[in-house]
Amino acid sequence: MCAFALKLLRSITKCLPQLLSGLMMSSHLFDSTIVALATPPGTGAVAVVRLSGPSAWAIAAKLFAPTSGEAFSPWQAQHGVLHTDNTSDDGNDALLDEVLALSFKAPKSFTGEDVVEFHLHGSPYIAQRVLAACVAAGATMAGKGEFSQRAFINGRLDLSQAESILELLNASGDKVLDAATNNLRHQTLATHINGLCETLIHIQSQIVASVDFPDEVDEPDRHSLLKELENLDTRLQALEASAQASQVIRGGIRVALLGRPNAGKSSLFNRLLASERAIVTDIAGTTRDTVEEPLMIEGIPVTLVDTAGLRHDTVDAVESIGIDRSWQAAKGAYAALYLVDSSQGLSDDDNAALATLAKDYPQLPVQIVSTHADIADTTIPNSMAVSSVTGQGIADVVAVLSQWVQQAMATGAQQETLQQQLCLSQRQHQCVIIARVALAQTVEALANPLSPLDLATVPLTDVLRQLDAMVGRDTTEDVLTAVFSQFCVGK
Ligand SMILES: Nc1nc2c(ncn2[C@@H]2O[C@H](COP(=O)(O)OP(=O)(O)OP(=O)(O)O)[C@@H](O)[C@H]2O)c(=O)[nH]1
Ligand SMILES: [Mg+2]
Repeated sequence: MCAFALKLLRSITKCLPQLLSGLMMSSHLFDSTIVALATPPGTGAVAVVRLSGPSAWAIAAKLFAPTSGEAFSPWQAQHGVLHTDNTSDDGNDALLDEVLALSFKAPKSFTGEDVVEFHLHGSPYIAQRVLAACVAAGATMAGKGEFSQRAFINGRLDLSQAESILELLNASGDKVLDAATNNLRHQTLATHINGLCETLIHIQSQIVASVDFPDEVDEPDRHSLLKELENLDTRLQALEASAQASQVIRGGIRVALLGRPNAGKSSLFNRLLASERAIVTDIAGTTRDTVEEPLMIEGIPVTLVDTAGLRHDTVDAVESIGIDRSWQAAKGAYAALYLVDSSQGLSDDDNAALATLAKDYPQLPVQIVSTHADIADTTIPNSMAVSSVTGQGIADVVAVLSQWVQQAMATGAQQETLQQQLCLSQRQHQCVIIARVALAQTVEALANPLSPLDLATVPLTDVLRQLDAMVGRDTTEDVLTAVFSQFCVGK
């Protein structure tokens, strides 16, 4: 019994640093009070200066005089004036602006600290002076992302929510906006990861308990552990697929418009975008450089790339460079539309270009489009008839683009719900990849009956660490709790 207690103590001390850092994280508050402009720089209707930290109110009280004459108080929007801090300098308290002050009391604020926001008139000059006054009154200028970082450290956001804020700020389409908002409001990713971690902790605790306390706990059945790990890998695989879909949600896909000169590429490009973005003339070789523009399809940006017409017989050096770029565009695209002027029919150049596409880019989906449908009476085989003049067939082209978007995202049919909810950053994608490698190593260690059970705990801890890193937390103490929960009451 005494040896057992000693072992238990040793196990606890092993995990003590993590436990302590966990505790410190949860109760830690920063000493400094930070300030920054919370709105974009430049002129606007309103500029917001945000103060956060233990002295936020004290600093605000030095600078702000409410119109009502009442004291500066929390949980209110107060109208008043801002002036420089007259308590600290020569009594020269210059008027800065007429403002609205919003105050929040810790921990119920974005950062979890005391926060004051001044809503000023949106002049960069006024904002600059207010920031300087805040610094003179004791605040320090905030670093990049420091407000979100404090929110994270004070437990107001998990890391995936902090990353969702970044997504929101950079959002380029409705889909990414939906996913980021969803994660921010409902912690969808964290909830999903928590489920995976619970399973991992359960497996880990069975192994750790039987290795550390062989007299008390039986060795778990390797077969059932392997089954659980297999199941876990399927779930990680789904997460990886969802990360791939996230990349499409975030960055969209590129579609190149290829074809011979005068095929009607720029006309279709303009028609799809509903703008005269590219130059259209009846001179063969009008487009010299690639021109690209995003088109929103079901909330996902599809970047259309208009290219220089492909032909062999050009002697023009500039056009020739343009043609090289057209092939580069094909290389960088997810898919291509190959346009043929159906009033002219399919030429040898078209056949050669289509053969090159099939040979050099076998993965590239290519849809042939018969343009000039309004004046032609034949259609090229396996193509869709389109007229950029009348709009005939444009909806069919959009349907194909939409199909490609779905295809790029559909890395597994069962992933649909996951894709709608989760939006993984590249960092999180990397974590999933590394976690899967570590999981494979765990399986390898367990599958070998000659290898000792505790060999599996090292890679298994790595899997857990990667998943924790995705949401930015440390669950070593959770393993400990799960280990102890396996003992009967009173031990
Ligand atoms: N009637 C008709 N004319 C079209 C259609 N599409 C394009 N055109 C005309 O065909 C000519 C060439 O069109 P562009 O869109 O410039 O062709 P392109 O493929 O971009 O040509 P390059 O830039 O030279 O490679 C222009 O005079 C267009 O007005 C169409 O669907 N119907
Ligand atoms: Mg063109």
